[in-house]
Amino acid sequence: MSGGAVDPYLADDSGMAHGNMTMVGRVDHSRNGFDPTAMLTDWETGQTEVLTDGRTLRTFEVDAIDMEIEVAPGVFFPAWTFNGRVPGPALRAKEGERLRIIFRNLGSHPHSMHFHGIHSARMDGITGAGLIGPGEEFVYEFDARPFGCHLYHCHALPLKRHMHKGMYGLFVVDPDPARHPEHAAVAASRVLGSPENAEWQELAMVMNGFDTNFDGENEVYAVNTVGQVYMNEPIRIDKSRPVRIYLMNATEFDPINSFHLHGNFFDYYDTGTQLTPTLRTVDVIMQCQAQRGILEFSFADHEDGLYMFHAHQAEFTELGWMAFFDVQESGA
Ligand SMILES: [Cu+2]
Repeated sequence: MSGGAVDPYLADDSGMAHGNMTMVGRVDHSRNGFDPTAMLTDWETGQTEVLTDGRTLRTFEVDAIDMEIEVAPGVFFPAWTFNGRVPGPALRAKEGERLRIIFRNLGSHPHSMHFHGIHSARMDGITGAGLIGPGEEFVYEFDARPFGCHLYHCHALPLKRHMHKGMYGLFVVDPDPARHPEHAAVAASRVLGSPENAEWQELAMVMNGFDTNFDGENEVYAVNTVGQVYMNEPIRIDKSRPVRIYLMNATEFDPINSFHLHGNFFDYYDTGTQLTPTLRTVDVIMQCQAQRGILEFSFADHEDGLYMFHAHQAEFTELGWMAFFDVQESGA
């Protein structure tokens, strides 16, 4: 039903009012090779081994790959990807671990992985420090710190082009509860796979946009790449369990993106580097490019239903950044 002939922004042949500014049709996730719904909970934890000093070494393997992706029904974009997906894999580690990232450039341009975190200059992912040409390999190594909700992205020039092509991803460092005795319970709840963490519904979200006609402005806006995907496929929420979103803004060309939740308020941990909220009881936050944070909220006392969330810039919502939580009783 999508087809290349249909203008996805204006046309509507589904019987709804013409011109209500919604996209028509569905993106073929299998052709893309990634599914935005699966991406919400798809954390890449790599391979671990114990070093002689007792510390954990966590190893990730990441390849840069050129790939055409469908970002809205019938709208294709020539992306540069990490591991064949946009955003790249959501890397997750624990505070204090040693991290090793084996990066191979299988693409057609020079690329790198520049991590937002604490590391040495020679591991920075810039020219002379891990920026590699096609066919080359580089191994980044550093400690997982500070804990928080971070990101990595390609730092090849022009940066505007390399980031916008899709070369970014979440880099989450879970706090080590032993290092934070004053907030050990909160820290434990953030450690992926812990009993305290199992109660939470954690979601990985990257706000992004795509300039599909290369005029320096975005034609499609989304969370996790595919415009309006969570309108078509609302995110199922068990209302008895709290929700935690790891949110990052990778949008190029627009100075600010934002997140607004309907019918509810949330606590916000700016950059995720604290264990107490930086903002309490808010319903909108904004992020410039590379800003990120953790949102926590609950629908426990709400009626079941579809609760919207979206950027609070009307242009972004109309071009794809609009979504639903489908809140239901557990087991419903
Ligand atoms: Cu690049």
